[in-house]
Amino acid sequence: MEKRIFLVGTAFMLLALIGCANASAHIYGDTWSITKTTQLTNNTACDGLPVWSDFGTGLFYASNESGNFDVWIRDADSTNKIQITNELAGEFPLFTLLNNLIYVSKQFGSSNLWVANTLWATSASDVEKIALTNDSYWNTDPALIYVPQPQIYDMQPYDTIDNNVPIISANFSCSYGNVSKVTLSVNDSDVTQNTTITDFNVSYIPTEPLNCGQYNFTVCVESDRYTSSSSTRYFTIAYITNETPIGCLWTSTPTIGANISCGFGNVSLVTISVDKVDVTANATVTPSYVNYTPIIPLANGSHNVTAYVESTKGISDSKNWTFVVNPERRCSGGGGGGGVPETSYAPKIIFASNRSGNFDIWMINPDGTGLQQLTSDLSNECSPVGFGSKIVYVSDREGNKDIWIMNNDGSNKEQLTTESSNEYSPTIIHSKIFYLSDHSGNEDIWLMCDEDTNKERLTFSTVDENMPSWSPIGGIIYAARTGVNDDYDLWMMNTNGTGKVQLHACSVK
Ligand SMILES: [Ca+2]
Ligand SMILES: [Ca+2]
Ligand SMILES: [Ca+2]
Ligand SMILES: [Ca+2]
Repeated sequence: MEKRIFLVGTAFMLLALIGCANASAHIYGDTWSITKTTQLTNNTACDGLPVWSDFGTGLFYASNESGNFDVWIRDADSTNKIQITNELAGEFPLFTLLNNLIYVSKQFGSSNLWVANTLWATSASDVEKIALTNDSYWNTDPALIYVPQPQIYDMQPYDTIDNNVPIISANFSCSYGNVSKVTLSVNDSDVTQNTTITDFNVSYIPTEPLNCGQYNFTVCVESDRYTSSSSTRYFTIAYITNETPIGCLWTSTPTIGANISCGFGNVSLVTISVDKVDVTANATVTPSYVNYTPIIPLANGSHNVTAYVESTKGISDSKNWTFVVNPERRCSGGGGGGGVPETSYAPKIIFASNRSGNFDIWMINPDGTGLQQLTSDLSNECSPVGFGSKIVYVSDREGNKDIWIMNNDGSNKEQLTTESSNEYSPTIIHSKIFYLSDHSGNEDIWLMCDEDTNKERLTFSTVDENMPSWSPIGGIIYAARTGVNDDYDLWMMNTNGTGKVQLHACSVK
């Protein structure tokens, strides 16, 4: 474990140097090219494990310059460094998620996963930190995966209606787990206890008629796999609609009016005023509209209209609008619309832990809630990585290490490699699964061309090759133990194994 961290640190330090030179280019290709390198840190401490911050403006890294390993961040141009952790344990950055850094804290005989909100950090003391795991076991290999959130759709009503007792409803579905909780609130007031909830729908009929006006309602759906969604819609109850005219007019004798209706009782009173003068007596009033045409042409300039409608049930609506008479100039108005929410996804952190007595894959929300165990075999499962809606991981359940894949809820486990050698350390680069194997008698990088039998060995030297990693300049970067002992050097190659070039010679003792 220690060795791996150390090696990764060394390898990634150089990756950072290369990445910096091209920070503004960000070419994500299958083949690589390089222009120059820049050294970012230059001190007697051991600096490594660089992790880009969101948007690439800063670089997290581990350094023991305070006497033990801590997470630090410095700007991408290497200025302005801040210490993020200051505990006595060793802290190492792993990856970021929306201004949060996921890092591991290693003490003698255990490791735990933490999340630090670093958005406004100016020193270690003002970084908010949450322990995702907090026990005396090894909690390790965290990776990010996105799972579908419950979907909420067909929320009704969403436009302007005249019904004071509307059915307020929404459909929902849940492809990840089962719906465990549904709530509905109208104008921020929880009305769930008066709703009717089925497997796919929630509906509510107001117990008292609603007055005319604007409303919002919010539906929240939770899944038993600790994801949730919430969606808000707006609607208006109005008796007066399609007001006319609005905007700028060519004519000074426009037809002024609106449609009227009333969904609760009947219309009992209608009035219309133009520029604060009641013109109802000269207007045409029917059960469905009110119209008034000025007898004397209106003056140039702005005019305002007020319409008022009252129902036999005592509910009323009034509306004001303005228009401008200006025959020399034309202006335009705007419009609006609604849409159906698309499937959204929530981030989860998957990791390996031996808290159950052997290593298994676990999953947790980035805020530390919703812990779930995804594997429970007596064998050791570790190194999970998200792969679309699936999780690729390592299991030794057939007596040696192999690459396996399962659904993101732990179902449908499939063995991807069956060789009697050890296959391990899966990495997803450019949407492909890379992994390591000792099949040849030493460590090599392999590519899984598909999820069946088509696998390709990418490195052929007799030394160990490992740690394949995404490169910001295209291709993949990896380490090869080309020297004696632990002397690894960094190489790059194209993702098909061609174009191997040694980047830099470094010595790790
Ligand atoms: Ca520390
Ligand atoms: Ca297990
Ligand atoms: Ca194997
Ligand atoms: Ca090799």
